[in-house]
Amino acid sequence: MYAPALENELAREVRAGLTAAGQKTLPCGLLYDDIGSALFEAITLLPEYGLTRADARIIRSHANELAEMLPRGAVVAELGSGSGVKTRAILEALPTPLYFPIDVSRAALARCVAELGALADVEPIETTYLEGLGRAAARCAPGQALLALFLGSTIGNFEFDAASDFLAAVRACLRPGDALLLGTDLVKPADRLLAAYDDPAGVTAAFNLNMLARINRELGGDFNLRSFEHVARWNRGAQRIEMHLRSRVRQRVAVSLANMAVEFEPGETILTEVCHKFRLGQVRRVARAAGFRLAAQWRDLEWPFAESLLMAE
Ligand code: AVJ
Repeated sequence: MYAPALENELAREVRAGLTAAGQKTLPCGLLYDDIGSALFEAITLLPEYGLTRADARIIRSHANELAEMLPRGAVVAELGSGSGVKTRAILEALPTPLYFPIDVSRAALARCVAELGALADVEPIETTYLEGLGRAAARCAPGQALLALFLGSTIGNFEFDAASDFLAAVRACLRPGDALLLGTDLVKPADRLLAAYDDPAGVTAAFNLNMLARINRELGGDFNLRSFEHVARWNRGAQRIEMHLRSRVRQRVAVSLANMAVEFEPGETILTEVCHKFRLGQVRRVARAAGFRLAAQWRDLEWPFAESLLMAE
């Protein structure tokens, strides 16, 4: 549940997105309440969704190399730690005295502490990425390096311009010699991507539709989930997968705590998430523009995915 102060924020975002002229949208952060987070964990196990396994494989096979490229005793901060499963190999290889998982989900942070508490001093920071990274950086002693982790291709949820602004803001929290390990999903054939984002068992559909259920639960909405369907589209020009919810009929939906009602035409969609896919050169360019040097780039070939080690200059 959102805390009361944030409930207004949630209502404001939902109203703004659903009443926008043109394409209706919902903020993708809305996907991750307790139910949505559990559904996402299930997605990572699907045979069609190779992304998380590729991310974990690269980390496992290159953790020692990574450790050799960093100063001894580097502190680790992770943006969006989730349950911390992928991070284990990094903490084992480093080793680090101090690990700051940063997440807005208290449940995820608790799992992280339970999972990794034996490997480092784990200090959870329950807040947004940049705010948390700033706090973690302030805790580093002079001369003590910081390794920030941004795994899983979460950066793909940003529009390209916003992604480069975000990386620049990450860079601004770091000092020369600090590093960022960035996971990015790579462009691959559209049929593989579409299968990954529209799995036949319907887990991704449930993940997407849960957004409407959440609006019903938390904001007094009256969405009829059965009158919307999950759609995944490959937008070639924008190089991204888009998740939409498509109205099957003409209908009107009210959301009482957001003080609004909205009409849908049959076939009209709500854009709920964008997942940009990258080319290796694009990662290098955006990193450089943000003030990082590309020190290493590792790839998984089974499911094209890249892990880039970026050094703050
Ligand atoms: C967690 C943002 C990396 O974009 O692949 C999975 C979320 N959405 N299936 C992704 C997601 C639909 C995922 N990220």
